[in-house]
Amino acid sequence: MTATSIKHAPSDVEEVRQAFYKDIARDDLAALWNVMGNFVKPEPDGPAKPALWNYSVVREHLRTAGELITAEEAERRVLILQNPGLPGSSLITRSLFAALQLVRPGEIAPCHRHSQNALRLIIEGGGAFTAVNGEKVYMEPFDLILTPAMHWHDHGNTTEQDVVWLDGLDLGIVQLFEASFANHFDGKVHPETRPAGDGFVRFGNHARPLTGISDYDTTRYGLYHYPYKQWCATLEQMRSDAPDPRHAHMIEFTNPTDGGPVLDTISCFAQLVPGGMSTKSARSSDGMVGTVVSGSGAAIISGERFKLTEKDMFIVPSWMPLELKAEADLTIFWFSDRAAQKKLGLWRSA
Ligand code: GTQ
Ligand code: FE2
Repeated sequence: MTATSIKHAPSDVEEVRQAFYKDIARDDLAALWNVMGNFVKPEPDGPAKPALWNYSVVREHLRTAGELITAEEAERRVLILQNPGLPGSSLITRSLFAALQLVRPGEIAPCHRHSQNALRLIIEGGGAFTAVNGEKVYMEPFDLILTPAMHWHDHGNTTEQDVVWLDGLDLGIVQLFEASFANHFDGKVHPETRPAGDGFVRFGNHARPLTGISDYDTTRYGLYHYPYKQWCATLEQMRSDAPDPRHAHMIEFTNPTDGGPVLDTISCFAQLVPGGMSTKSARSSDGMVGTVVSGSGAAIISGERFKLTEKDMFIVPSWMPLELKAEADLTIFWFSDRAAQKKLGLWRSA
């Protein structure tokens, strides 16, 4: 017989309950009524905090890292933007990772592949490349480059200047599911399989090939490169529209094989807020990582004001209201786990 079956005076109840919790813990049990609120919440209120990383501050630390370790030695020379509300997690939200990677002239970051989906937004430098399954994608500032799950990738910089980009990965999602697999390529770089830019020509021209190279998974991926020159032109064209009060002018990057999000777990967006405009408060259940591509202004996240200058990166956690104030025309690149949330029927906005 356990202690709980004995009758007690009401004053003893709390003591008996505590004894009960200790008792059941020894048998790997826990009482739901003590923890239900940790999970079943009326609305999101996670530990991630709003935060901003000023680019010139991060750039200075990245420069130091560039002197301390080579890209090859580090495998990836990357400084993580760790959410101040998630210490020790290496994450910017519970689901996503964001970081800045530096590749110096002459360096390579060796070839590997993994279950995690990745995107890069080029921040500084041009003419370096990421090879995706052996196809080089040459980068210019603010190009978006994808390395979907299990695609081989290596990076190289044969230019005279440093290249820096923002990495976005679904590390938290893959960790949650304990579904991580990875391999190193046998050899530092993948042999060239296709000419540079091949996928952009085949998949980036409003058509997708139905015949041809068999190692293309033509039903899933093929376009790894979304040049700034193109997406910027789309937003410029939209400038003549009446701006949406909450989102001003906004686009979602799409996978040309199905019109869906660019990666299975991650959605990417770009936004133009004309100078002088203040957006009305908006929120969504996907925590969003923003990068200021150009312009200046402020982001008000749950009432907290963050000054925005070029190349700054910031996080708007799940369900926190966001208002943007554009001083000069403000262009922002965003990524979030919306793709995953929509597939799971979780995504909401207001
Ligand atoms: O460049 O392959 O920031 O695998 C984290 C993991 C970059 C990469 C990161 C990675 C990479
Ligand atoms: Fe990688």
